[in-house]
Amino acid sequence: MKNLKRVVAIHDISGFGKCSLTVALPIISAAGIEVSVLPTAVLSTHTGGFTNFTYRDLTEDIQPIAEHWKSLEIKFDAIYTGFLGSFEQLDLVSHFFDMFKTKDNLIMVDPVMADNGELYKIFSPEFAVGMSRLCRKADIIVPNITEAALLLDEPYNPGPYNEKYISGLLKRLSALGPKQVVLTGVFFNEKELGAAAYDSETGEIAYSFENRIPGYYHGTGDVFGSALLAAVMNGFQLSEATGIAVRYTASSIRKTAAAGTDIRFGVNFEQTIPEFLRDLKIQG
Ligand code: PXL
Repeated sequence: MKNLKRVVAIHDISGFGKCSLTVALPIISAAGIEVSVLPTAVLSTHTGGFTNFTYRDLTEDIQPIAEHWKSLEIKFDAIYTGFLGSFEQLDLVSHFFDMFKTKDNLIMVDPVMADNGELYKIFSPEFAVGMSRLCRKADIIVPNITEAALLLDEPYNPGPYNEKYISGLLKRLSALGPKQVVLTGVFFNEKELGAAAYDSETGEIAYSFENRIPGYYHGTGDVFGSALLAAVMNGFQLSEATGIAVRYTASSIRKTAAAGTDIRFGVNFEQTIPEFLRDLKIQG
């Protein structure tokens, strides 16, 4: 038995609505990877479509937690960040990278801040500038198309896209710093939706699509990011890992759509775990 790989997930906990840590923990753990968590805030629900949610900010705890871990000489094979609630948290997480980056580990930043052409209501436009700065320190970033436009300070293009536009976006995003970029929400026609993966070392761009399921389901970016990281940590190349994450996310959405669940409640990633593990070749 090999030693477990260890990931630290730095996201909020939204108590209801299946996103961020309540998604990252089970998915990455199911894939045989140990997960430590650094919660950035505790909310009653996520902020997408619910009103009157509670929000307990944990900014003050981030640095003491990091220092305690450092004193214990804890090491991480990957650092995975998602929803960060403020400028201060961006700075603290940037400092966390400086404290825990090694020559062999991986930093994956999901620049959670926008979708469908709009910044989430709680963020100001300047937040995108701060997030862009954080992305410079990442090895992999996982923006959707709206986030990509914000990171590059370019106008949002609602699509459909073509290969020329997508490859331009990927290369400009990689020029910010990350060697690898996985862009979600890519579509060349109305029937299919998926992701594009770019590795600047090989120059390869790989696309992965599934049939589009109508409706906007919440938390899918976190399901995708968690599955992608789990696949990379299990030794898959970025292009293969992207395919695995696209299939898992689409399948989870399909189950949710078939059940007619409220789109704010998150997707059925739980009952799709066996399929995901088969795709990862972990389960027969
Ligand atoms: O799924 C991204 C996400 C994570 N955490 C919180 C959110 C969102 C998206 O809206 O509100 C609190």
